Amino acid sequence: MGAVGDELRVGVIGVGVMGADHAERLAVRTEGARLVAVADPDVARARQLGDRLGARSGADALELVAADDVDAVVIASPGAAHEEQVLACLTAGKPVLCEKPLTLDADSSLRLVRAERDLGRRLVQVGFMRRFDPEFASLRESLVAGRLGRLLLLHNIHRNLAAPNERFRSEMTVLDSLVHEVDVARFLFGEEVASIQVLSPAATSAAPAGVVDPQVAIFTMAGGGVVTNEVFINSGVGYEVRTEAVGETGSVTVGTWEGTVPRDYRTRFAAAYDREVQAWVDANLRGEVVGPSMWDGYAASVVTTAGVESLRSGERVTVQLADPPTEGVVPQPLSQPDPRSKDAS
Ligand code: ISE
Repeated sequence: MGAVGDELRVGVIGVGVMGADHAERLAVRTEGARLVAVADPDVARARQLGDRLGARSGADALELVAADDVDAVVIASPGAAHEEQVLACLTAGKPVLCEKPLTLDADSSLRLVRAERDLGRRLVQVGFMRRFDPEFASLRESLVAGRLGRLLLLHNIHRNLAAPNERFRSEMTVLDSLVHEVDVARFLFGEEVASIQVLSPAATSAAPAGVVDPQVAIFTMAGGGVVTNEVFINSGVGYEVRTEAVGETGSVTVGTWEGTVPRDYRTRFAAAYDREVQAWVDANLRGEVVGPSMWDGYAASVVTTAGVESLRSGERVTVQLADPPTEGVVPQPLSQPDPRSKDAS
């Protein structure tokens, strides 16, 4: 299975906020891509979008995966549906861009890691779009080049305007929002997260009774670095994402947005999503898969699963990864020497 000539025919599963945004991106401004199908249990919503973008629509995600004219699939359904849909793509041998989180718990993510490994080749890119944001990408480059010295601390701020709906629960902050900070920490440190503690400060009165909002999470990295994270869903202000990296010889802040605070991620990360999807399409047309891997998705799920446990207990929880990663797996370590290590030259 693969692309036809220099065109990748794409199907999009799930046309909520993110899926509709990706469908439009693929139909309108991604070079080398053609949107051929969309699927969503809300058929009216799927039909409306499909009609507008010139793609067929249906309710059945697995039918979309199996269709002969679909070369590759974007999965933007709710996280609980991802395991079955990613597995269907692996079985069909079709490349996938799967929105974060890969799945909602460590066990199901591990099953996917093993299924892709059994296949013997990568087919999945996970949608951690911040890696494609020009500022986050250049921070990673600065760290790799050693311009801040050894990375010691990250301070992350992640605010939303309001919860997406009334069914919002405290765990969703960890599973759906903090998962971005987990990936940023792994991406910038080039190390795994070793432990997580989620604190429950006094809640805003804008949050429904019983919902812990904001939350503060603390990660300890494998090399001893520390990451502090504020995730505030009902901030009432808008979409704010900032990271300050503190190294031995300097600090850099990314995400100091100018002008009005955007309402949501589609504005703030528009360039990142465009670059992410273009990179996915370009790689597919070359017969490759790039970007955050299934392992990255799994490692993040292990941390958020531990995070949910910590949210309940208030205790620090150790992160335990199964199955050592295979070759080519991120995090790629930062190469600068640790001046305190015996091996440093
Ligand atoms: C949403 O799914 C995202 O990925 C956003 O980046 C995040 O800010 C939001 O909290 C999530 O619900």
